[in-house]
Formats: sequence, structure tokens, C-alpha cells
Amino acid sequence: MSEKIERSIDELYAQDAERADATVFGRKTEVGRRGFLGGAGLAAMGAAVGGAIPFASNMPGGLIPAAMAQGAPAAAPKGPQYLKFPGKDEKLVVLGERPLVAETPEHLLDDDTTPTPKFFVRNNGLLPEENKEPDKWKMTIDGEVNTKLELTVGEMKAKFKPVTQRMVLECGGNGRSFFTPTARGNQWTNGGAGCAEWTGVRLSDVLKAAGVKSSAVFTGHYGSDRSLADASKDALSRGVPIKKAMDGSNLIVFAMNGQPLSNIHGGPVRLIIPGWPGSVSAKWFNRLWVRDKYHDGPGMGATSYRVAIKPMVPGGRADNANFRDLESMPVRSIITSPANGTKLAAGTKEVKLRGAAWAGDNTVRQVDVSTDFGATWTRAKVDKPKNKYDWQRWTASVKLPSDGYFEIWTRGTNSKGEMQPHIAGNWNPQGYGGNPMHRVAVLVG
Ligand SMILES: Nc1nc2c(c(=O)[nH]1)N[C@H]1C(S)=C(S)[C@@H](COP(=O)(O)O)O[C@H]1N2
Ligand SMILES: [Mo]
Repeated sequence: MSEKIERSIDELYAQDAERADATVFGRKTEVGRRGFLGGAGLAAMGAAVGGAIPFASNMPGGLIPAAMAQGAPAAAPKGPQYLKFPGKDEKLVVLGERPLVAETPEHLLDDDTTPTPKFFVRNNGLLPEENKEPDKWKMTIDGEVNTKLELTVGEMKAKFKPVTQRMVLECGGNGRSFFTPTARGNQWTNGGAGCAEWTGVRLSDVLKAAGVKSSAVFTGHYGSDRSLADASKDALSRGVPIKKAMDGSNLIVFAMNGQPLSNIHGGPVRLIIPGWPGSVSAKWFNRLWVRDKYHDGPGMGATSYRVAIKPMVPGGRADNANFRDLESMPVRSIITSPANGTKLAAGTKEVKLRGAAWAGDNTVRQVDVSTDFGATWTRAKVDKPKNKYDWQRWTASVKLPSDGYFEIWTRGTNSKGEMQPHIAGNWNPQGYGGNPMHRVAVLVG
């Protein structure tokens, strides 16, 4: 194979962003300086994105244009694979087949409440067989409790008051694809999240009925799904400190968006422990073990669902002592309309934006949007959450000065004043906590 292949600028960006950057912007001549985006580079970039770039002079060196940065090239070299599963939207993107994992492209998160067909899917093991008698499903609450509880879903519904809350469920690895170098695991963009109406009984009511002893420290959550490698083992079993477990927002859920919880989302019953990595929200829930120490089920410890306490060398060797559990999820704002790559009629001067923002245990204080690569920002109108752990929908309207290629950027700030960074920071081997600003490309004319 001696054929010489000319790589287009977009292929080059996907494969070797540094060289593409040098090609477009010119080599760095002095420390901290780079060439202008001008002449041949500007023409090449314009051709690649399909139009002139009015704000090209603001474009940061090294930035892969949003028009080319979609998906995760490392994970999907042949482009996205779409999910085919009964009851699920055919535009969900498959990130893994075994176990089955699929994400929701940001523009499919445009509904105030995420419809079940559009809701992302994350399994760690084998999907259990569908249960035909939900009310007979058995659950055990044991360990550091005064009375061990063994109850069926039917008994649970009769004994405890059901409540409905709209709450975000987000995978701990959401945003993982934005890490450089590539972090190990499913290459989520921002679509490992959704916000559904969950109906269930409060976990705290059930724990109070069992009577939590003062020796209780942590919980261990169990589901019926089996490990892919060894069917005698649990696929996943994570837990939370007892204080978090007693939070009144946690539910043992039997209905999602008003319908019985489907098998793929963990039916007949699952936990929803909002604000924290989705992995603590056990599907096919059948046991909660109240423990007198930190839980040690599969998915706990080492670098799983854990972030570095002190910054580590990206791609470097991990020392397990340098990690702590990821607890509250970071702030994230996404643009749900327009979709990335939207083409607008020539002469379009204004674009209406819609999006969603959420921030783990916190609320979202502010969302800003930019059309000029972050040189100037406009504040979005952010709605209040319906209840605690609901996401916050936002709207904004932005003006565009001319035809051409634009990127719309959004950044959220949480109630503690923490804002989304430009790039995924605090690199860790399994890529948790990646929440860089979301960007979509639009082409006018
Ligand atoms: N029993 C069990 N519960 C589980 C999982 C699993 O593999 N097995 N995956 C977890 C992870 S990592 C996430 S992000 C959420 C995903 O829920 P969903 O598939 O309903 O979107 O379920 C969590 N609960
Ligand atoms: Mo997850």
C-alpha cells in the first residue's frame, strides 16, 4: 500500500488535531503565540465547515470546530450506530452492544420531560428476563436495621405513599468523550442523561420502617442482573453514605412517565438516587444492605466512579490512594435546539435557542450563550426546577451579524458559583466529571 492519501482538514482534525491546528493556524513561533487564522488556513477551515467564519479571529488555537467534533471518533470510526430495541427511539446512538449502552443526542433532549423512548440506556451486565408479575417482585432491606424487611412491590405500594417527581438521571461517565487522552469506558458525549417523571415510594420511608441503627454507615444496592463474565456474580452493586440514602428525594420507582417501569430501565422496580452518578440507582432492585462500613460491591473502589483528589498526569499511572468517590454530578448545560449542524436560510439574523441545565445536588444559577467563540456572552432565561433534582429548561435568542459558519456555545454555573470549563479537566483514567461547555455548529446561507 504505497498510495498517498491526502487527508482533508476535517479528517486531519479527527485524527491529529495538533497537526490540523498547525496547518490552519500556522506553527507557534514563540511561547504562547500562534499564527493568525488567515490566508490558506482560513480558506481550508471555511471549506471544511461549509462557509465563511465571521468570528474566525476569535477562534482559539487547537479548537476542533463543532461541525467536525461530533461523536467520538475513537469509539465510532464508521460513524454512529443507531439503536434498534422495542420501545426505544431509533435515533439513540449505541455506545456498546455487550452490555447494551446507548445515548441520547443532545437535540433529542428537547422535551421538558424526556419521553421514555428517548431515555438513554446503560447496562453493566446481562439484561434480565422481563418480569410478568411486578407486584410479586420481592425486595429485602437488611443489615444495620432493627427489623429486616422482606416485602413485595404490591405490599410496598399498599404500605407507603407513592410520590411523583421529575428528576435527572445521569451516568457518572457522561461527558467522558471530551477527555484527552481518551479515558476508558463508554464514550458519552452529553447524552448519558435524561429527566423523567418517576413514581415510587420514598426510600427514606422504607428505611425508617426498618429502623436504621446508629451503626449504619453506607448502603449496598443490588439488582438481579448478572455479570457478563461470570453469571454467579452481580453485574454492579454500588451504594451511598447513609446520610445520602436518607434524602427524601430518593425513590423506589415502579413507574416512569406514568407507565409501569419497563425492563430495560430496571422494571419492575429500581432506585432513583438523584444528583449522583446513575450507577447508584440500581435497576431490577431486590436488596438494600445497610452496612457498618464503606460498601465493596462491583463498581466500588479503585478508580471506578472515582475522581482524582490531586491532579494527575493525563494518561499517567493512577495511584488508587489519590481517588475519592464521585458524589454530586457537576454542572452541565446543553443546547437542545437547534441541533448541531443545522443549516439556516441565507439572511437569517436571529436564532432562538432552547436547552437544559442541571447540576447534581445543586441548582443552576445561570446559563450563558455565545456565538463568537466565547468573546461575548448573553444570559439565557433559566426556568425554575419543578421539584428538587429536576433539570432547568432555558431559552435565549441570539443575533448573527451575517451569513456564514457559527458556533453556539453554552455554559452553566451552579448555585455554588462553579462554571463549566472550556475543556474537560481533572483527567482520571475512567473519565468522570467531564463537563466542558457544549457547542453546536450552525451554517447560515
Ligand atoms: N442493576 C443494575 N442497575 C444499574 C445498572 C446496571 O448495570 N445494573 N447501571 C447503572 C448505571 S451505570 C446507570 S447510568 C443507570 C442507567 O439507567 P437507565 O439504563 O435506565 O438509563 O442505571 C444504573 N443502575
Ligand atoms: Mo452510569
